[in-house]
Amino acid sequence: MKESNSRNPTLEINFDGLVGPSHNYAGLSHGNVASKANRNQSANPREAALQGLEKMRYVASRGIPQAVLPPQVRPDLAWLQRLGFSGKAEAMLEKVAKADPVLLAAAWSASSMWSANAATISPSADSEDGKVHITPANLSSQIHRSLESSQTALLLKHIFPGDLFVHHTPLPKGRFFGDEGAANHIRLAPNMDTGGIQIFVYGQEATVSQSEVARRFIARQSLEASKAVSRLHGLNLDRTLFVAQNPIAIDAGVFHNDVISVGHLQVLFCHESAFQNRLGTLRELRKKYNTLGHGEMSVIEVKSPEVSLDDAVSTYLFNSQILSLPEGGMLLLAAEECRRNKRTGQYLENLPAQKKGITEVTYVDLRQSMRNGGGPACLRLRTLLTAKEWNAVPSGVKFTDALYWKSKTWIEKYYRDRLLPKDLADPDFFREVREAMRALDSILLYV
Ligand code: SUG
Repeated sequence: MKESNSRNPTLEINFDGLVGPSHNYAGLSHGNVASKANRNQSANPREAALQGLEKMRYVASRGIPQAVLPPQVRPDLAWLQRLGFSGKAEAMLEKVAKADPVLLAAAWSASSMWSANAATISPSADSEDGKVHITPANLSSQIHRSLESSQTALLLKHIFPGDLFVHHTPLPKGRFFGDEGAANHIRLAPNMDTGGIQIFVYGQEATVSQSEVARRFIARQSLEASKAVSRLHGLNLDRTLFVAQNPIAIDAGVFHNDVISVGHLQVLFCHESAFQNRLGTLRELRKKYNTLGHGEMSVIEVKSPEVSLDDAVSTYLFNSQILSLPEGGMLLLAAEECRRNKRTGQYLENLPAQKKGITEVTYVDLRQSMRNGGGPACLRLRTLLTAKEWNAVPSGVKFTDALYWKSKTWIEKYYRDRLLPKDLADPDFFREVREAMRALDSILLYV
């Protein structure tokens, strides 16, 4: 384990997924309350992409480095071919629509926008060999998401090139090693430059059969997967924690841990229902954190009478981003839904006064993504990179004012403002998206 120094300081950089042109509400995600509730509603991909872009612009405007991940190529025709469909693309899509609309929606899914699920990334300060370790998530638990891992792995190799980064293969697919990436991973540390505590939150132990654990919704992340990632990343076990999610929370719609807790530096912001063994987890965490030797961590635990589990899920309060501000202090960037809800709105209004690390609260409108169960933190893959590592990232994906305007013009030119799941079989739509993705190649340069 190494520490960075003043000549090579560590930065936190969020890589947001640019929302793809096929954003729609097909209701594919089991256990995701919003996705199911909005099934077959009309989506507005243009608005979705612009909302995501405005979030990036806001973060960058506060002096926080920001980067962009392109949407994946959709529809995934190779996947459909593996399932026995053939012919020219347009004709094939028509056949798929007739055979099984779920397969059509899966092949078209824009779900890579939720880049918190793209991978787990461990900073070089935590790993044995002093390198950044990256494991793309296999996203085994949902059919449409399981398509992402191969393109993600390739993309991340381009974005993080060279000797400073170690790329691991996604874990074997299937329930046993279900891995949903950084959405189930928290890292706490006293400052950006030192080693930290890595917390892997899992929903199931795959060796225990699901039939023995009566549940409404399946758990997506397995302990076995989390352990494999920690081994691959060469993490120090004294500074690693595996924590079971509370099954009650999973059944209330907390399909990823980042719907109920978020950590940043020394701050852990969570609901009291987040973890199965609440007291034991916090005790163990404090103990491990204290070994870092820079004082106490700051736990902001929200109790049910303040904000109920259902309100937490419907507003995505804990899916807020916590960001260090260059001028000092921390900003909590919450979904607009949090302000509209009386309980969460009130809670957040009083949060800075608690003086537990968060000094400012701001809201962003991400309604299009929220209606598919994706809030501010779902849309970003968080990385901690030293200046040297950040320099190795292609400049074409670094968010600038010029990239903002080019992306905005591109979205406004190519994206529809209304899309229903049945439109995914429309040959005109296929051609529009193909053209849009070709045009994007000269905007987001990373190869
Ligand atoms: O995997 N929704 C995503 C939302 C992911 C949110 N990510 C985090 N919590 N980090 C999911 O359930 C909806 C797709 C649809 O219904 O078409 C969807 O995939």
